[in-house]
Amino acid sequence: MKFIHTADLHLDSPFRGLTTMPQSLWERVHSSTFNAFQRIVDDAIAAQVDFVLITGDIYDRDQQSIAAVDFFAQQCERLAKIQIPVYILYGNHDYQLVQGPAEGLPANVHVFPNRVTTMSLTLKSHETVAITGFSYDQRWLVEDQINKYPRKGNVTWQVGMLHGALHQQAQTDHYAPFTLDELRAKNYDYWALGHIHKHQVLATNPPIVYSGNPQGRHKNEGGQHGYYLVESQQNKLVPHFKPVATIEWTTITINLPRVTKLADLETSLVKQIDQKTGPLYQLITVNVKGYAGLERRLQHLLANGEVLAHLQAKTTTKYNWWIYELTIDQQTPLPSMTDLDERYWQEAAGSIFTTANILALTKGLAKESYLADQLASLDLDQMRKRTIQLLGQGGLTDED
Ligand SMILES: [Mn+2]
Repeated sequence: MKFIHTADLHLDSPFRGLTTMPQSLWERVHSSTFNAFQRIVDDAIAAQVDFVLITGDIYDRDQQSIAAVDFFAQQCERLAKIQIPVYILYGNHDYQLVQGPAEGLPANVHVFPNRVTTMSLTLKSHETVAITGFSYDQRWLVEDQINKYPRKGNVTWQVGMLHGALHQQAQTDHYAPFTLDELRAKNYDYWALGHIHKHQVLATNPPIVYSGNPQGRHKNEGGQHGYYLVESQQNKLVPHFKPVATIEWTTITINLPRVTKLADLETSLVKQIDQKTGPLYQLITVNVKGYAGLERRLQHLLANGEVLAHLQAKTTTKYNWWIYELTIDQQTPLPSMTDLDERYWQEAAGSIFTTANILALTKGLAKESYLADQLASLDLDQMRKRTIQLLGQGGLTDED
């Protein structure tokens, strides 16, 4: 047997940070979450899979856009035509009360209710499959749900679907926390996880797998994105990753040339970027090094954003990439700090920028799904470094 495991489609993601990009490009970016799912359905049809699993966050918001629901229904309709069933559940982004069949979706779509439920099917090969899962009815589910999942029953294959995050610490466990041992104890053949957007295999026996989202939505979701095609081999289920994203977020580091003319600087940047990008359309964070060696005028134009704006305008239609942001990599020392001050600073920074403090400060904000995502993906180390850099530049004062 073979099936597709995907999750976190986030259809109709608003890409709020990109609304200032040229319209034609924005349309391409905005359609990317739709395109990725369409490609998954193309593959499901071509591979004639037995079924498709979508482990939550199909829609980006609990108030779904008409465009997203219509599109999802149309794609599922394509699968209905060749009798491929689709099993879905709702996650923390598209949580909702599930009461009966989903409105507007074709009959091949089976929606998991809010309480843990097992659905069964028999394949043409006569193999029997049980699929267990549940839909979120609220944004946060702080309690472990796994004790409600039954152990593997009298079936050929049993698959668990779970939108959730590995247990870390009680105060940050908001998404159906679980441990690997708990999952293994159920004796299932495969765990199709959703919620974390980076695809990863957490364990192999049985496979416990995050499919990631099929299309990255911001620079913290870089790298390849796709789904897993899961196939039986003897008595095991084996996942194979298949990329489908049409846009990739990438960070490229570039050494600035020792030039004095703006035109030469820009030519060199474009050439270096073009050499480092592949065939997939890329939205790039360019991180430049060697800033201190530039002459003051060029430093100024890089730092105030003029070079970025100029390059964006020049390259939009000509290249298979777009510079999303330009950051300057410079180790600026803190002003007049002794080694001792530096040590105290590091200690203070370490105790202030903690996940617990950030969560305490942002409690209310985290109820907004967009902000919750941003907060969940904060890189604390990066934040400390950036703060130190800004302090060194006087960037945190009002001197401008
Ligand atoms: Mn998600």
